[in-house]
Amino acid sequence: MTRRLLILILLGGLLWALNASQGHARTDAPWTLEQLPPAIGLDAWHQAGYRGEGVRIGILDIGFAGVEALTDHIVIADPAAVAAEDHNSYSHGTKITQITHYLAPDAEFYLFTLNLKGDNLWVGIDWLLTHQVDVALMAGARLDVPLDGDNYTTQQIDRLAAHGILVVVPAGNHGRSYLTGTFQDTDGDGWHEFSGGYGSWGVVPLYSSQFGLAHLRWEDAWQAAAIDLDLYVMAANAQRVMAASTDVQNGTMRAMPYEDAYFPTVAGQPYYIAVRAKDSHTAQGTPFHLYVDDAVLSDVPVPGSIVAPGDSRYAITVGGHEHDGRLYDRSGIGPTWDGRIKPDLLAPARIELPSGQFFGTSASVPVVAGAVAILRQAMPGASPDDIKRFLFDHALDFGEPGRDNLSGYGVIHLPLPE
Ligand SMILES: [Ca+2]
Ligand SMILES: [Ca+2]
Ligand SMILES: [Ca+2]
Repeated sequence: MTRRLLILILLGGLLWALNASQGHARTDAPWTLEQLPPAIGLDAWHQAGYRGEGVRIGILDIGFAGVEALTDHIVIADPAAVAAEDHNSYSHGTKITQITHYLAPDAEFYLFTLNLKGDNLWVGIDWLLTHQVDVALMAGARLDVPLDGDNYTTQQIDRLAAHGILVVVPAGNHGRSYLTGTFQDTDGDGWHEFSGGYGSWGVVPLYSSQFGLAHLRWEDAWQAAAIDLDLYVMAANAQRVMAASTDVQNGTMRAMPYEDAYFPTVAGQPYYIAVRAKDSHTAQGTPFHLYVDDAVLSDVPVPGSIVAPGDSRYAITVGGHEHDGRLYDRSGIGPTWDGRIKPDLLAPARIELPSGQFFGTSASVPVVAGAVAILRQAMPGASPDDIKRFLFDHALDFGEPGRDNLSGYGVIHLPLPE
């Protein structure tokens, strides 16, 4: 079996979490597209003639429905290499392109449609390399592990940086949807006891989304896990199983220390997450990580809640902030598992588009990518590291003085062009 095929098999079940939600009633004020350039200091660069001409921007996303209407300067990946039905089924990537295009209107766009599992990510990376893009962005994120820069997703993204491409990725929206624990079963019934001694952890849906997605990952060999934990989602006071993910982990090559479960949710009704070990003796003391999309497991963002590829050593990782200056309350925060400060920058996380409000760190990524494209045009001799340094040096400090794990260097802001 080729290494590549093996990796595809290993990736089965790891789905993209889109870092934007739409249609929920929120009171936070959005930025309009017109407000974005002055908000980040980009208007002066536009006026100086820097509008992205000659810059190629690559975008990896799950769907670009209707994107052709935005500009003539678009190249869409060969349908043979992507799932055409995905391209037209989702508009997440269209919104990403729209924001980036507004900030770098004369740039050329190279769009690649990822399938939901992301197992064509490496194809998309190859495609962007073939087309020699200058800037690349991906607003999707996922719980790939280990989150120390060495997981598969992040390594793929880092292939772009290795070719001199400036890459912008999200901190993700799992800041408050994350829980760490250590497996503990003192009564021997196989069920982990969460704090308070309960066998489950009650969570209430944050939004009335139709489906929830829970991910469980524990610390064991990634390709040969021997500790066998299972993930359960329960309804009605933890009495009825709504969904379960019970793959066998027995130390063989395809055993990943990972389970995920989809489940339907009802607005306002609580559901419960439970963790069980097939053999609780061997599982005792195993550290685990639990993410539940769209749910709140913590009142504040939890350290270490940035998912892949936000843990990259080379990409610019972007968290979100609100109009009133607060951190977007679901923005993932650092450090990475190996202790590096992330994210690198904050950018507006709530943008009013003609199609509706678009928010989350998915909205923040194209804001930074648009600015990066302008800098690539304006500073043709600058290396990727030079441009990153320029962005970081001029960011507006946020929160505690200096670089920090909520905001990195701070809020993106460009000085006047020379
Ligand atoms: Ca127990
Ligand atoms: Ca299992
Ligand atoms: Ca700071």
